[in-house]
Amino acid sequence: MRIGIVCYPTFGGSGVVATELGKALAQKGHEVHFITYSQPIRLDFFNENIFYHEVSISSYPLFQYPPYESALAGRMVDVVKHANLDLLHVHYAIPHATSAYLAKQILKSEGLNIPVVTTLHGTDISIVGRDPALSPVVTFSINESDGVTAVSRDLKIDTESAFKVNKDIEVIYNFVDLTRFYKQEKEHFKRFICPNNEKLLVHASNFRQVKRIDDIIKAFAEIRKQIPCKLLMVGDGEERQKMELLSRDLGLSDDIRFIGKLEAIEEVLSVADLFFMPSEKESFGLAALEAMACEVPVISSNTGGLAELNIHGETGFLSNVGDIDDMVKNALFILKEENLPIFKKNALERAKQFDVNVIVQQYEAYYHKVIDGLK
Ligand code: GMT
Repeated sequence: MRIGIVCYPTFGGSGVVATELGKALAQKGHEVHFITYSQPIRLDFFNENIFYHEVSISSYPLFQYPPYESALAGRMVDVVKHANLDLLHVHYAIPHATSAYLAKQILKSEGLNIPVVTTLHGTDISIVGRDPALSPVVTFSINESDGVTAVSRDLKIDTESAFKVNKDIEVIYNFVDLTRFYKQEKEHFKRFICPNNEKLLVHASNFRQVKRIDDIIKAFAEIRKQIPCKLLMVGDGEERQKMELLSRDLGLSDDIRFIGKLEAIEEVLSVADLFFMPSEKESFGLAALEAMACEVPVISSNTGGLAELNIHGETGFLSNVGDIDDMVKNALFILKEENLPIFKKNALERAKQFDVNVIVQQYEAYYHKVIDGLK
């Protein structure tokens, strides 16, 4: 197949899933065309089946807001025609599904019928899409897609209850490449961060409010009173500075390290004992899955699709959003010497169920279903 992939080429989960999906499809012999405003972050190598088409936007002085949606639609039209695409797969509804609709209509006027699949990732539905200014556009664009997928059952249900959707939404979970995310031998690294064999707790995200990072720091302050431990904060975003100040105010600066964005996150996960994801909303929790693949149990909130990934009492624990006491209690239970190896093993076994090879097949089957449905 010749597939066009549209996504945010940044550190966000939707861009990571889209890029990894494209790479896996290319590996299987499909021709994959990325259409984005800059080179996707995990696409920094040559592959004969992967093509990259940049969307450039006019900076004409009249535009206070450059017309990105139109530029993207125009680029989609161009790539569909010249690369002879069989299907467009857009990740994150806003504005990608809307631009895809426009591209589809333009192509239709020229006698071409391009199937469009939209994947809903989370905040496009749970936060951004709820804006009354965007909601009718999101609803329309979902309904005009030829196929719609959601990254969890919870996100599917949430979409159906919040928007007047008349499309059947297919659930296709996030996935992990187990040849990249596995527990590597990095003990020298662990000794450097935890010189006295402290337990290592990790969080990785884009440091937005929705991640409730202050809950992690407050929980860590309590856990640290009971057992020697360190906290590594991976990533960057709007909340980072505030969280560094909070750590300082709580007298934790020596034990919490903010290391910023890290491409080789699996190296840190390889030496971690616990991963924190106390989010306010989380449609799936890709970062938690990557941690589990590296044998790291997860302390998470029970919001969104997290319960579809993290099995309470087996691979970690789930708490109500903001219930820091419960998270502390659960973390201390997992970190007991007799419990930790069991949780680690369970985390890996669970992660195997989301192996890229399994999930990519589901996308391929879904593409065929959508294409056949249009014939
Ligand atoms: O919140 C993020 O980390 C970024 C965001 C995105 O859309 O880029 O992630 C969402 O999509 C990921 C991939 O499908 C999911 O694993 C995340 O759970 C989801 N984030 C939220 O729902 C907050």
